[in-house]
Amino acid sequence: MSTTPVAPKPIKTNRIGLQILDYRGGKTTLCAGCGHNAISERITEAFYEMGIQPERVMKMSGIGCSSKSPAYFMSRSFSFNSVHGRMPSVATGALLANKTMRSIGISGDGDTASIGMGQFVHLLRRNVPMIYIIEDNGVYGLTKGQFSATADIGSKLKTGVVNDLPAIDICALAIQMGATFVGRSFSGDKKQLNTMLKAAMSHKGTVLLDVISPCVTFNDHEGSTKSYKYVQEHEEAVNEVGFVPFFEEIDVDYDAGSTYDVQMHDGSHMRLRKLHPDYDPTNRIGAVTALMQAHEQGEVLTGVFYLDTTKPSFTDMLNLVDEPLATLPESRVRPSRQILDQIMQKHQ
Ligand SMILES: Cc1ncc(C[n+]2csc(CCOP(=O)(O)OP(=O)(O)O)c2C)c(N)n1
Ligand code: SF4
Ligand SMILES: [Mg+2]
Repeated sequence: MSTTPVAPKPIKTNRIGLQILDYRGGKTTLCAGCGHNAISERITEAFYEMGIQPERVMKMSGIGCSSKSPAYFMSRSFSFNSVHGRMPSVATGALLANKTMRSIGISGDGDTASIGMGQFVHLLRRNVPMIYIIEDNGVYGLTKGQFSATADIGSKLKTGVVNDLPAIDICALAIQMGATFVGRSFSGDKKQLNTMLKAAMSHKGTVLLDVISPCVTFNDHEGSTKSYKYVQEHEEAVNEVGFVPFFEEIDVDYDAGSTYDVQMHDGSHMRLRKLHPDYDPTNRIGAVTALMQAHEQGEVLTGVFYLDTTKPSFTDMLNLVDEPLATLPESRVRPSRQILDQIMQKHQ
């Protein structure tokens, strides 16, 4: 008796011929259900879908459960797990050494908004070209759940302790400090987060994404404003984010009255369908006001809050040579004795 052979399933690949497996990382050691795991999955998918060569990416982080995440996606990329709160300076230095690399930084609300705040604001004002993600759970997960600086006033720890300090709104701060792409999403919102990540990859400047990412072990109870339940019940999107990458054909048919279309640096298009008719993502002051108002009303505002595609990034502003500084031969980076003598003479 003969059996008909079954044709093997074709292997799915992206535009550079890689499989999703090529973008995966190590097995997670974080708690099951932690929002950070879902974010790692979205990052894996988004890089795969954009067809970015993993070896052209550097993954940067600080210290915390969130900062461990780069180990769980894109094992083929470069990775630097820095000191607590010091990722911004390490990332800035690495990009100056090789501006041809893409950089994605994963930090936590503790890592960024407390110990790292001094470094963070300077990364923003420089418009360092990288995607900076804050996996925001309102607590220091790794050190057993103390309140962080993004925890809302009046929110409660599991033990009943009430937070009596006001929260820092990291998005309002980022807009004020000079970041050029600022948005908020939720680890449980697959579509919004995936789309925002892909749009972020097309931007040249600092992309700050504050992603609410519940800590199931220490901050997912009644009284927390960073729990799955609270975010699901209070989420209010300012826009619905759509994205057409540069390698796909763009349809010209859209309603300009209700949709804001912007061409990104690499030719991709981000389309923001206005859910709040008056919301303008190019208006800095309006964006900060909207964030403050939402906060007062207990709403968790999500979407792309602010976008500026005209401001030069830090590496462009410095007028660096095209070749990465890290790979220039010594003969090109070291001035000759003659040149040094001339400089000395000029300043005598
Ligand atoms: C210099 C220094 N101070 C304090 C610590 C202790 N510590 C480790 S992680 C952490 C906070 C982590 O919180 P967050 O960044 O929100 O990450 P999460 O674990 O919540 O994802 C602290 C205070 C440290 N590792 N190094
Ligand atoms: S302690 Fe919290 S933040 Fe850390 S891995 Fe567990 S759920 Fe995630
Ligand atoms: Mg945290």
